[in-house]
Amino acid sequence: MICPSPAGRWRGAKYTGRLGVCLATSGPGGIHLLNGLYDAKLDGQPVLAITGHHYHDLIDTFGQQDVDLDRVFEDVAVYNTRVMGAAHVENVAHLACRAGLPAEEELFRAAEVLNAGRRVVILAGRGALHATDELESLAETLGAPIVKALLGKAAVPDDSPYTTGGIGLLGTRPSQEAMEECDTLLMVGTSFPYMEFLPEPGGARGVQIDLDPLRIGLRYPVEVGLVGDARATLQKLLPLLIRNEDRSFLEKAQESMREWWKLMRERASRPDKPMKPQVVAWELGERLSPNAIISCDSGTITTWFARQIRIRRGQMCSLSGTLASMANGLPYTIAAQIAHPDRQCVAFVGDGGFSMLMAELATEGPVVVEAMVDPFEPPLPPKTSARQAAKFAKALAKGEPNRGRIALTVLEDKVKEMV
Ligand SMILES: Cc1cc2nc3c(=O)[nH]c(=O)nc-3n(C[C@H](O)[C@H](O)[C@H](O)COP(=O)(O)OP(=O)(O)OC[C@H]3O[C@@H](n4cnc5c(N)ncnc54)[C@H](O)[C@@H]3O)c2cc1C
Ligand SMILES: Cc1ncc(C[n+]2csc(CCOP(=O)(O)OP(=O)(O)O)c2C)c(N)n1
Repeated sequence: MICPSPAGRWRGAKYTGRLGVCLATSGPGGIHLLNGLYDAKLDGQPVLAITGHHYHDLIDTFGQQDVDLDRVFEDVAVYNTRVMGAAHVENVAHLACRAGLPAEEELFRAAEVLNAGRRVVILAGRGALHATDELESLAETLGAPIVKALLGKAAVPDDSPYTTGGIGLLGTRPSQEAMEECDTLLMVGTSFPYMEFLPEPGGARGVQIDLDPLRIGLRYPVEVGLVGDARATLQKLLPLLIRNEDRSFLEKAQESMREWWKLMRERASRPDKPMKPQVVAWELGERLSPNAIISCDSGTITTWFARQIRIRRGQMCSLSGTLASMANGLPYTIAAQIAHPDRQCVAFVGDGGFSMLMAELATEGPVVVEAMVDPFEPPLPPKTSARQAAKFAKALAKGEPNRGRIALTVLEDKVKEMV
């Protein structure tokens, strides 16, 4: 059976930009691939999965490990077939690996909208990871801050003067404010899912660049959709743009970002015992090699990864973004190390996600650093509204067994920040 997903994971598609390939035996071995393949599909990575099958004359005779994997893989695969003999392999392998590339259009209309904007925000995602220089030129020309969706964390480094970092619950206050105040939104290679963090529909003019025409206007209504590769499209768009001489929007974002990093540094340098998880993330970030590859798991750990690890130019990072599966961090790291044997590869994972696939450690000579952190430190949004605070209090009161400790921790944190 051959089944690629349009989207990748198990063997490094995310860190190589090439087709990932995985191999499993029949029955339970094949079923085991499913979580990884759904992760790949949902994060838009190409994977070719090859599984085995039972002896053909024993299929459907109640034999051992006889599972109809064609049917099991039907939903996750964009192309799915049972290989019936050696000669069949060449044809179906070609079909399985083929992908289309639409041409971009309407560049002039996009430039018109962007040139008219006074407060433009760029939202960059995974599809713009290879367009760092172009994004920075764009930000410089338009005087526009770059907000990053989490899978696009490495699209521009966190020390770039143009970025306000992440967005969403795990994002930053300056990103949220930029979204609230912008008059034009340019989305580049992102399907960032939490629409409530974007401007109200109609509140800003929209332009989007995406490889997949189905993604245009999906999260925010846009006047112009440019279907094409982010980097190639930006290279064509940049010469059509006029420098925005009003720098105040970008400068305000830069000032807010200085305040934000002060707050992050403060949260990450508290001497509290038990140690705050932010301390671990910050200290790790400071010590990573310049070309490290860092893979994060799903859980509260994701918050500290998103906020406190400052990604640098040359580093790569990823997580199970859209499936948000636990236990991806360690296998991602193993895949990264296989794909890039000379680079430092780090898994930033919670004890739950780690223990799910802990046996994988036997694969590569890695080092485990265990950090015992404050279990009552809740991940909080970058700006807490009165409604969110009331709902948080209500959820705690409803039966959270550690509500007293959690409430006290939040209070202590706030007091320390004020002092
Ligand atoms: C516990 C947890 C919490 C999370 N919280 C947050 C959060 O607060 N904030 C946040 O941002 N995310 C968060 N995420 C991740 C979130 O669910 C999404 O996966 C993420 O925001 C999507 O990032 P993206 O838009 O870059 O990627 P995608 O959704 O994968 O979108 C990428 C887009 O780029 C397009 N594309 C691909 N290649 C190209 C190319 N070459 N050129 C042009 N376009 C291309 C694709 O067609 C697609 O539309 C969280 C995840 C977890 C596990
Ligand atoms: C495969 C899978 N199982 C369960 C979940 C639901 N889930 C999300 S985070 C989480 C707990 C994560 O705990 P841990 O790995 O210790 O990390 P922490 O939250 O403590 O940082 C659970 C059960 C999931 N996302 N994926």
